[in-house]
Order: sequence, then C-alpha cells, then structure tokens
Amino acid sequence: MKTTLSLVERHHSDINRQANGLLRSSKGLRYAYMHPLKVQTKIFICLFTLCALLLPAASVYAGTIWNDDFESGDLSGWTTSGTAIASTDAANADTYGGELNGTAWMERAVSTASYTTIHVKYDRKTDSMDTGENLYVEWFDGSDWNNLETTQDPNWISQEYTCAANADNNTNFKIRFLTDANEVTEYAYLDTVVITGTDTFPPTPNPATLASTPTNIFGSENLAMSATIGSDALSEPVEYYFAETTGGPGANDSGWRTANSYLDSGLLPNTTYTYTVQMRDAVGNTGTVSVGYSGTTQALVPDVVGLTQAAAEANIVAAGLTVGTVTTDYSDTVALNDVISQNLTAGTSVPAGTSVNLVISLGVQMVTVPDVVGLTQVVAGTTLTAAQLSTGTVTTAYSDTVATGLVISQSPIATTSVVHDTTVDIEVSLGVQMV
Ligand SMILES: [Ca+2]
Ligand SMILES: [Ca+2]
Ligand SMILES: [Ca+2]
Ligand SMILES: [Ca+2]
Repeated sequence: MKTTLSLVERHHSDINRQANGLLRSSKGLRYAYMHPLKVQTKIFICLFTLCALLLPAASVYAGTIWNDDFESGDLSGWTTSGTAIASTDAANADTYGGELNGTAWMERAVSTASYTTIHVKYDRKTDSMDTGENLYVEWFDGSDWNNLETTQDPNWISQEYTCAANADNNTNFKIRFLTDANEVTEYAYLDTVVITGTDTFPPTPNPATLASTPTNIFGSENLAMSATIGSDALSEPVEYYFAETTGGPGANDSGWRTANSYLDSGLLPNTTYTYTVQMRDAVGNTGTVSVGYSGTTQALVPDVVGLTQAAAEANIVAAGLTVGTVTTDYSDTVALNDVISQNLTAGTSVPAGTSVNLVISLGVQMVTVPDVVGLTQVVAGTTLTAAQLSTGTVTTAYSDTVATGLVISQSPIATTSVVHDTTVDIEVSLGVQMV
C-alpha cells in the first residue's frame, strides 16, 4: 500500500521545513495521536504552533545529545539484527543513510542523563512494502519500548517527536528502527537521526550548602562565607546567591555571582546574622535555598581608661565582652576608682565573651613618715628611701644630747601621712658646741 499525503498535509510539511528547525513539528503530533486526520484539527494545531512561536523563548538549554547522519558509511555504535547497513541508497540529502532490508532492526543506546524534554528527530521513508508491513520507530524507557511512529510512507519526511517524561534523565534510553517486511526487496531508509534535550536541572548539590559558615574576618564589621562548589552537568558556570535573612543592620545580599564566596561588610560588632545560599546554572535553572547559617561578628574592645570602674564594666558588657581580673594600683594622675589601664587595646576586635582585665586607681599613694631621729644621716636616708620617701634639706646644729652625726630632728615628723616621694628634711648633730 502506498500512502500519499493530502494537499493540506504537504502544505503543512512545507511550512515546517521553511521554519528551518525552529518549529516543533506538528506532523509528529498528528501521526502520534491523530488518525485519521481532520483538516480542522490540523489548522488548529498549525495556529497553536504559530502562537507558540510568538511567545518569548524559555531560558532553557536545548542541546543535541546525540546524532548520526550515517556519513561514516557504517552503523558503528548501533546494535543491529537482519540486514541493517549504511548505504548510499538510503541517503536523503547527503551520501549515506541507514537501511533496513526485509525484517531487520537497528537500535542505539543514548543516555539522556541530565536532560529533559527528549526530542527524537529523523528523516525516513519506506520502499516497496506491502499492506501490513511497516517501519516502526520506538524508544526504550528502561523497561518498555514506546512507539513513535508506524509507517510505510514512501516519501522522505522529517519527523520529530517529544518523548514522554520517562525518557528524561534516563541512562537506559534507546532509539530503535524496526521493519517487519518479508522480502529483501522491501526497505526502510533513515537519515539524520538527532536526539535533543533540555536542561531543566539546577546545579548540585541541591539545596546548596555552605562549605564555610559566616565567620568574622578583618575586624568586627565583616562576615565571610563560602558555598560548597556546585556543578552542573550541562550548563556551567554555576552562580551563587547569598542572602541575609534577618535584615540585620548593614547586611546585604550578594546578588548572583560566579564566585562561590561572599564577604558582607559594614556589619555591627557582636551581632548575629543569618545567611542562605542558592545556586543556578547558566540557563537559569535555580535550585532550592539552603538552610540558614548564622555567624556573629566579633566584639569591638571599648576604650574604658579614665572611666569609673562601674562605667567601664558596663561598657565592656555592652560590647559583648566580660570583665576579667580587676586589680588596683596607685596613680598620681587617675582619680580614685577610675580605670588606669585595660589589657586589651581599644578598637581591636576579639571574639565575643573575651574578658578584659582592668587596673583601678587607688588614688595617689600615701606613706607614713618613719622615725629617723637618732639615726646616722646615712641610715636615715636609706630608711626614708625604704619608706618611698627621700631625704630633703639637711641642716646641722650643735646638740648637748645627740651625738655627732646623728639626726636631731626631722620634718615632717614621724607617723605623718604624706604623698609618696615627699622629701623629709633632717637636722644632723654637730655634737656639743665647744667654746
Ligand atoms: Ca546521511
Ligand atoms: Ca512484503
Ligand atoms: Ca542544569
Ligand atoms: Ca553589608
């Protein structure tokens, strides 16, 4: 039996050819799902297809997974049965095509891993088949063969079909051409077999994860983080989007970026921020947002020198730090109970909770003047030095009671409380005045 395309069918076929591959063939749909053909239905499909052409293109990647135009002159890579060869008789537009002679088949495994929306396109015709004998075009989903077309059409037609979803991302996918003609003078011819697919998968891992959680670096205003590097089977490069979810002061989202790391700056010290990361591939397949990862900026050491102890401790706690060891010392310049010094330098960044040691002023050191009367001048001097005092003006006088060289008197007198390093004047005896 010979099948002849109607005038309408030829017209649509021409439209499809002129669309030069951009048009997803409506003929495939007709042959797959509609028989016998209805002119009204075909017009509807044609209008539908033209409308689809006017819609913005989806930002997905349609790439060739595999193709064979048989120009190698053999069927390498194919599994065959019966008389299946590459021959010049079977070519459509160029030199070689695939030929099935009598009862035969040729099948080809083509992994569709990472692809969806699997299209199968091929040129075919039959020659001299009898009624009930056909070329069958089928695809394998891993467990069953699925028919795309059963035909004995003697005209070269370029067919295109979209496989069902179980063809997607399928490492067991196969395409098969099979004939059940009973004589060696009966043929099917094939050329330009092309399998394409679309990338609809986001990068992996999905959801994205952080490889290093937000960590304070370079002072107390910055948190740095990095995402686990993503990969995408078909559409690199992977891009990353870091988002801060608490709306914390100074926090910013990263925007989409090819770098897998992010540094958010301008943050407050000792403040917790939470970030998520998300990945997308080069054609806009966007993955799931990660869980939130929190990080806390470091605390900024306040300057508390000169403050009262109470105010200093309040400031330290407010900065996210703790008060460490508090010791005391005398100071000639810092008032009693005010901070003389702190062990951490003001303005530096340290982990929250770090302790700050303080030295609190006892005020000016007072000492008690020792009794040096009756001592030699030398011993009086060392005694005063030991008492954090020094010898002041030394005068001499005759004395009937104090031996020569010993201190007669001192000023200030013993037991007086004075500021440290005060000078003590002494009067040294010259002995009894001789006349
Ligand atoms: Ca060819
Ligand atoms: Ca036959
Ligand atoms: Ca992808
Ligand atoms: Ca910021």
